[in-house]
Amino acid sequence: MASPPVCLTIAGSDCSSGAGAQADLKTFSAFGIYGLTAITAVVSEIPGLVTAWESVSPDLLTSQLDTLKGGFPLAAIKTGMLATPELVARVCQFLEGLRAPFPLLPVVVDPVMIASSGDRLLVEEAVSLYRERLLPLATVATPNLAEAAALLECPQPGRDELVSTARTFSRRFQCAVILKGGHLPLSEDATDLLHLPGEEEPDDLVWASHPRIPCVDTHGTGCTFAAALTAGLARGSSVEDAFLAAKRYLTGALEHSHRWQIPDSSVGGTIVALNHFHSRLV
Ligand code: PXL
Repeated sequence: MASPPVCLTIAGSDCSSGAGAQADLKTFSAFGIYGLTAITAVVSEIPGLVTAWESVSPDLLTSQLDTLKGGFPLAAIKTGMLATPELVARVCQFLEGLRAPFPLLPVVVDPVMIASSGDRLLVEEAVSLYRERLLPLATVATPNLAEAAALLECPQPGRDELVSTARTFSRRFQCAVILKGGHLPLSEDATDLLHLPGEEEPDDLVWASHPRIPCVDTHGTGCTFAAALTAGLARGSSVEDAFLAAKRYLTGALEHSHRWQIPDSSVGGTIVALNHFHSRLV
């Protein structure tokens, strides 16, 4: 009888399954993890087009979290779309309560704010709660450049500011940070940077870079990367090793992406989705 590690994602439901809780669950499965989902919101969407979303009530989120905590041995937790200030506050309350029994439980905070379609997935008023309560509870945060800028209240960093931005982020919020540079303009590469808290030497930064994979225009890359990172931490990997494995996994999911021709599609004829099962990892 197997007892695989258990990871919990606290995230929105993407009905098209490329992002959100569905992407997390597929990623966990690919890593041999038993995945749990506490759903914050239901998003009606396909890649590139969000048509509507609604959040669950704060009590329903807390009920999912408390029920899961009582029923499973959690090995790591990931947060994705948290939607509203009330739900962010409930997640903070839950994580604060977990700290005493599980002081070392890894928590990955993917500060989801805006979908790749450009739609807001986090109410603006919730951003200050990320700064003040949620990020200080994180083991690792995984902002893209726009999210890092919003959280630090600074202009979006360019390539030359990646190191200083990662250092500032890590110091301010007392967590490790992986700054995702995938959207750097004019870049041939998708470059990410890990900075561990308290580490000041240039040698303690870890870079991961891969040539940009052309013609893969889809959503869910951030969710998938952060879920793979969570899976690695649940399996006992260091942040650095889990980071590098997550980057390899996401690159494979992009390289082996699925595509369908849909003649009358509302987003232009071709739908592309990540392939979460491009290799057997365990
Ligand atoms: O990729 C960000 C994201 C996160 N969570 C949910 C989403 C999306 C993007 O569409 O739908 C639920």
